[in-house]
Amino acid sequence: MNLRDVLRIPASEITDEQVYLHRRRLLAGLSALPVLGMTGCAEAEPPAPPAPVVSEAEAASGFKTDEVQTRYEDATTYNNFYEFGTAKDDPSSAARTLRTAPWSVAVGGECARPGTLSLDDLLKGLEPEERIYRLRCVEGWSMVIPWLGVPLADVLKRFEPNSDARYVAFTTLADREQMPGLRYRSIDWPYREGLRIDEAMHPLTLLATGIYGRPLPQQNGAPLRLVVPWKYGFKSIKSIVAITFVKHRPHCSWNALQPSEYGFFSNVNPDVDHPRWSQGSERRIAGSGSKLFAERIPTRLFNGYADQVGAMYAGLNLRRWF
Ligand SMILES: Nc1nc2c(c(=O)[nH]1)N[C@H]1C(S)=C(S)[C@@H](COP(=O)(O)O)O[C@H]1N2
Ligand SMILES: [Mo]
Repeated sequence: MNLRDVLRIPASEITDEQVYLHRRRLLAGLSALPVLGMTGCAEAEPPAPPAPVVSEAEAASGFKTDEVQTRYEDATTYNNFYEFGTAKDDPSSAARTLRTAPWSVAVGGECARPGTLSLDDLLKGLEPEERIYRLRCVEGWSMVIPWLGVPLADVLKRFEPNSDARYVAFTTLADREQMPGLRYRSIDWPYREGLRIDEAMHPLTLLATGIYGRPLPQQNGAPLRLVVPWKYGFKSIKSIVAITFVKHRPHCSWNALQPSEYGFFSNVNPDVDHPRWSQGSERRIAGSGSKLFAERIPTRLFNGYADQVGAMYAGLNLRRWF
């Protein structure tokens, strides 16, 4: 199946002007009723783009960066993985209890070939590629990390998503025995995230199995995590056990926790501040710079990947759909 087909709106959904006007009159009448106001519902589904817009070659310009890389010891000791505690140095010690093998992933929902596969079967025949990406956390720090992984699209295509697969939902393992952080209801466990189908199929979107040429350490989301470099780090969900094709925008943990602060899209954007802090700059944790007092650099639209991903959001009001 090709992505164009996935995204194309069926002819049956095209509304001619008469139908449109009739509906408008109907809705105008309804909204006068106190209980049936349209607030909320009308906001729930942002417009999707007409078709995919980036070629593999165009996207490839974002696969590597020459920027100074974060040291391995910093990328593996300064982590966010709330299943193992909320302090930055919690996961590197507490996640040692995470058993990453055997591991299986349940793939299902709107697709022709659902199934639960071992990690080996899920990735069979796919060669891990190196991608050197910027990672920008919504908290205002960033890293440059060499990942090993496969394009998410290459994995998703095997399950033959159908035309109702408009979004992809991801779920992290939630096992109280292995994950001490689950005692705290900081998040409505399991940790969940989601992407629009075109974002999931974008060549920059990676399913990572390694980091710095080695297998992923537990604290970085072993054995399988998402990496979406143009979005705030919390979209890059760790230790994935389920991938589901869905018709409607899925539950996303941070968005559900505080929708006014964490949007569904969560595209990195220096012009849309977090309600409690500026997103205009970031502390770049790279090279020998100290973790706490790393150099502050300007944040870039879509984390510097605007050339590769900007067209997916053409015409979208990024302030409203943050
Ligand atoms: N399951 C799960 N995935 C998660 C998180 C988490 O707490 N739980 N934290 C997110 C956040 S906020 C960030 S910034 C990145 C951090 O990835 P890193 O620790 O590998 O740098 O992971 C994201 N993925
Ligand atoms: Mo983050």
